[in-house]
Amino acid sequence: MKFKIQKNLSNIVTSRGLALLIIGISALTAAANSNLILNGSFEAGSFSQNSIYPGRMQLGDGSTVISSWVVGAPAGNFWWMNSPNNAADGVRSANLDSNGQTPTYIEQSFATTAGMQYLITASFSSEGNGGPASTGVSINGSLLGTTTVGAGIGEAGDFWSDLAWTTQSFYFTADSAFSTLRFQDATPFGQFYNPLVDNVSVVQSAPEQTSTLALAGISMIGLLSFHRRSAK
Ligand SMILES: [Ca+2]
Repeated sequence: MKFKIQKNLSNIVTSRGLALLIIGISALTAAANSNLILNGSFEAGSFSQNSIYPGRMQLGDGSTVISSWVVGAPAGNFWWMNSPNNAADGVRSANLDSNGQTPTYIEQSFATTAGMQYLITASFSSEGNGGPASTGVSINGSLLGTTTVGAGIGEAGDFWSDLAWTTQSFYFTADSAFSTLRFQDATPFGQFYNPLVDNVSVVQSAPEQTSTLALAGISMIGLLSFHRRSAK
């Protein structure tokens, strides 16, 4: 009987120890997970007001005016949006305006470690709160997913200053020393709603996440073992 109690106490200590270890690893993970994307909010660069359309600047195919990003607009338009259009973060965002032609995009390359998992997070909106407006998110040309925003009813009030933003996340596992993240207009042909992107981040999410989950699993086994023994 005495031996049994000691074993149960041992299980409690082990579970608490693992729980503390998990908390510690989570804290380390948060500290290590800095944003790998530069100028993820599209705030930096030399903005010049368009003479016809207020609060936006048109950038051509291959433009690097937005710091750290490359624009692809082989046929349609790319608009760098500024106040009074409201951004998800800061005052500027990216507007992919393909005009039903070759899809407009914006992309950035960054260093990755093969085999590591990364979490992409970005905010999306639809021009004038119209829609649905779709954005394809890809890494090295492989589509990770497509996000669609906008209710299709258009703007009820002020056309630009209250854009609705939705935050979405995507995971990928790197297979090379550099990865290129691309946001590309994926709105079906025949629909002309422009998707907007802002507040982009990429953080490494593994192996810390895997370790934490594994330890949580071990901890759960410990707790189950304790409860099983207590029930006897
Ligand atoms: Ca921004």
